[in-house]
Amino acid sequence: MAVLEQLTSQQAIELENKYGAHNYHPLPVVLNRGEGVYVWDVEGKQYYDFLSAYSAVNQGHCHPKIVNAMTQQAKTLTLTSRAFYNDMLGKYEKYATELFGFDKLLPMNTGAEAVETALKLARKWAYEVKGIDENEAEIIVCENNFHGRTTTIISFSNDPVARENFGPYTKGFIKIEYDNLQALEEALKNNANIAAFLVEPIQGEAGVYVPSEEYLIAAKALCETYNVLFVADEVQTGIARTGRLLATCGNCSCENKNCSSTPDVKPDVLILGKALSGGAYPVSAVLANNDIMNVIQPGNHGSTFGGNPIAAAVAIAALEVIQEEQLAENAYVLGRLFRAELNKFIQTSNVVKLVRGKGLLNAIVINDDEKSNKAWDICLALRDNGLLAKPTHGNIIRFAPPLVMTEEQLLDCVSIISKTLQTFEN
Ligand code: IF1
Repeated sequence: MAVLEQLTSQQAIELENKYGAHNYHPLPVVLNRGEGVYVWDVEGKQYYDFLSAYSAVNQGHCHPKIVNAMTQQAKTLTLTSRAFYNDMLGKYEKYATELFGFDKLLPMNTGAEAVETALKLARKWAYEVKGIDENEAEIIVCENNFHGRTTTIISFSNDPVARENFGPYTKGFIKIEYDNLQALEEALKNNANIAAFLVEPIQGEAGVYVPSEEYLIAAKALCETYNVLFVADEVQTGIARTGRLLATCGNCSCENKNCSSTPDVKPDVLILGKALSGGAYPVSAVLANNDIMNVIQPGNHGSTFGGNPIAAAVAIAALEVIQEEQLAENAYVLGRLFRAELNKFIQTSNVVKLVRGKGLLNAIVINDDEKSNKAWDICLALRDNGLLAKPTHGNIIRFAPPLVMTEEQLLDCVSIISKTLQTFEN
């Protein structure tokens, strides 16, 4: 089969099934083109993308400015490794640290790598600055977290599918209930060995679980009291997705006037990924101030591709698009509209229990147990009606379209979703 031969959906699925490891169970749709809020399958059918590659494509598919930055840089210089300097990395580091309000940035590629980086940073800080005895540092994490797929990260997951039979596991993690300040304080007091508290501002994989309004602020205050690093994993919530540049949004210089409605939390360590590149390229980063980041010295950490010139050029363009097109603001406004419209539907529905979320990171909970196929069947029907979304935990459907959507398009999507759900009412 020639590489350029156009496959049918069926052929493409069969190839993946036969030659690919079965580590995913994709919705049966085969895409080969994307533009803005739309993607097309190989048969030419158009869909609204309501997953955005798990919030990586916030700026919309194939954003011309990002693609242009990427192709220009690809023609000029792709990779030097960090054995030598390149002329793009410093520019990007300056731009991103100023935008997010930190002294320094450590560039990596994937979200999981950035989380690993933050964990190593927190441990080294704990030994060298806080003064914890060697190998005694512990990091507090939350139940139902999702931070990636590496051996250490899955060591503190409580999802059996992600975790089982991958042991032995990495030690040094304490798990507490999410959105429970008392549990956090219990874990912090009487334990002088805590290095950090790692938390998602909204738990994405858990089903878009938004914590109570004061949770992050109070958790940060507790961390300060006990001299523990507050580490925010904004891989999924960051870069305008939740209606602000960051879901924590401490000291950031975004111009979203709605920001003032929610108090700021400034993490000690900020983890970014996904939309940092607009989904064009794997780009992730850890940001922190000098008092923390300076514990990392030459040879302590790195990556062949981290901080490469393409990644730097793409990330600058992707962040500029967020600001130029005021995508945080748009996510805020459209998110409110989306939940308001779906709530109208839910009032008389017995298929959908509730809609929750922030900005354009939302989910509906299907009125059925986790083992039923209903959410999957709804996603198949949504696909047939021209909108792509994916269930999580069996009975939850996540809705996270690109943030470049217009109000008219959003209302069109609400109509597709409502009409589809209608056919599941009994
Ligand atoms: C998969 C979910 C989303 C993340 C947070 C780190 C990472 C992720 C908060 C790791 C990644 C992904 C990866 C994807 C499924 C997915 C996901 F369903 F699991 F919850 F986004 F909604 N921190 N999230 O959400 O980033 O190494 O993947 O770049 O297929 O595993 P990564």
